[in-house]
Amino acid sequence: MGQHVTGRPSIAIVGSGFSGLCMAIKLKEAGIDDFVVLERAPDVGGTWRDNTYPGCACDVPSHLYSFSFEPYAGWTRVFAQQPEIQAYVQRCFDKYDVRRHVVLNAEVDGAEFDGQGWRVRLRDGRVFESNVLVSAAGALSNPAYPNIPGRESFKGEQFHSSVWNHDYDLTGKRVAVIGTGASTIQFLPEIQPKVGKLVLFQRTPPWILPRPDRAFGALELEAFAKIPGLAWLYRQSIYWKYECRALGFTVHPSIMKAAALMGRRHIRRSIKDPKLREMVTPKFMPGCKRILMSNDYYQALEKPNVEVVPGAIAAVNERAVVTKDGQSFDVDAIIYGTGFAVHEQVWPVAIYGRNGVSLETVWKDGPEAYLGTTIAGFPNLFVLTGPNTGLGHNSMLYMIESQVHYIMECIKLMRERSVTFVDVREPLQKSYNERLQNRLKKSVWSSGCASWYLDKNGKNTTLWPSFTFAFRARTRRFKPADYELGKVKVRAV
Ligand code: N01
Repeated sequence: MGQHVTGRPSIAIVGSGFSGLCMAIKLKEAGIDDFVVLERAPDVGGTWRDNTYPGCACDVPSHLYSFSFEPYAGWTRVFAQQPEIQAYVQRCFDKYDVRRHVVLNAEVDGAEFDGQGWRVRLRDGRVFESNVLVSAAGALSNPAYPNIPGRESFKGEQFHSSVWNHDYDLTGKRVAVIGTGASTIQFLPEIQPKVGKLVLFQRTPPWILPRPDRAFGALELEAFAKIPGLAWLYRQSIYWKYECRALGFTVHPSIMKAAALMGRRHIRRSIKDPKLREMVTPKFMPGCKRILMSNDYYQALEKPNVEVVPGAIAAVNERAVVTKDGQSFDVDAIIYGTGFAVHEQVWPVAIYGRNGVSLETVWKDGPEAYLGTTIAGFPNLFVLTGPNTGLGHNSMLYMIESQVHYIMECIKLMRERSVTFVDVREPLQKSYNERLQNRLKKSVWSSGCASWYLDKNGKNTTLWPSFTFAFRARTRRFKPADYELGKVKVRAV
């Protein structure tokens, strides 16, 4: 075991992205100061620190994709770009004085529950002890590289969209792009004008709708800053507009046919070539995979230096990408827009709960938690953006704030009643998840496409199958009866 470097701070948070930051702010607001935030990177911020690819931006409007308790009147666009979001995160760290709680370059390797709390081991051997452990490591934090034979043998430059190599100059190069998800449709139009040749390997074309983005005018910015309540009203209007989409995703998937009409019209308006139109037209129901938004992706595909190659890739060799149907494309660089290792839900480390049982064993049939937050047999462990808390239709920050509120209710109860541990009752967790899975079976995500929402067994372990306000209602109160509570034993004298 490594060196023991701290006493017993009551709470350890793993990750300093939006969810870790929110947890830390709410602890501070409650007057709780004895916590650490363990961050593996040399700077704070999560996915918005890491993803710096050209054109990186959020697809939820910024007035909604920000903390409800920390509105920002100065967002320059409807959909903020990565630098503006990362700057917002950094400002929050300073304003709420969270930075001094953060331990940078602290990569967690494993954690064990020792009967009272957690021993958290770092890769470099350090050990942190805490009563409560909060995973804020996020689901979209580890890049997924495709399992294509020969990938390592490629002699040119290759990198993943989330670890963009800005030192590599793409000007005039022959570039292969693999994947057609949210990341690719943002960076492809940015790099297309400068590369010599771009070959896009498309396995499954996504549904893409127009992106209603624009810069806010000076008058609007002034109004947001000066008229009390205006930014709040605007936020509410977007929230409810986005919330209505849950109807199509979860209640009446047939509504999604309207999105298909819009998507086809977007293709017709953006692309002239009938062959290319056909090639990029999705064959699955909109919403089954994330619906994307772009005003320039389709146009970029029609440029003379771009070739769209549908179908599967067979191999990569020293200088080329080879398709299953035998075509070979010589390239100087490969960019992987192939998404994230989503199903490493907590973080890719060994976690041992009560009686030394590992989370890997408990989750062998897929991740499962109560309210996406607590896991039976893993007392005092809370998972932010945990199983089935993801969204296809609204802002994740709303879900994060709901979860953090729930955890705070629990922590306050533990402190007030000298509770040493809380462990969610397994039958409750089981019945909760059965209901969730039954709902998910009727949702658009079960309409027959393959997506990262589903695990290897085809089970949807990522998305919340309802309105976000329903999740907020469920997490408003921490009910002690839902948990086994451990109490401090006072010895009789
Ligand atoms: O990744 P993805 P992403 N051979 O998983 C393909 C969030 N996000 O980084 O569809 C060939 O969506 C794969 O093909 P297929 C957002 O939640 C948000 O783009 O499986 N292709 C797919 O096309 C998003 O959903 C924002 O057939 C292979 C692509 O790679 C999530 O992050 C921006 C392959 C992966 O798409 C992930 O988005 C960016 C292979 N072997 C990201 N393996 C915004 O807010 C995989 N693919 C705007």
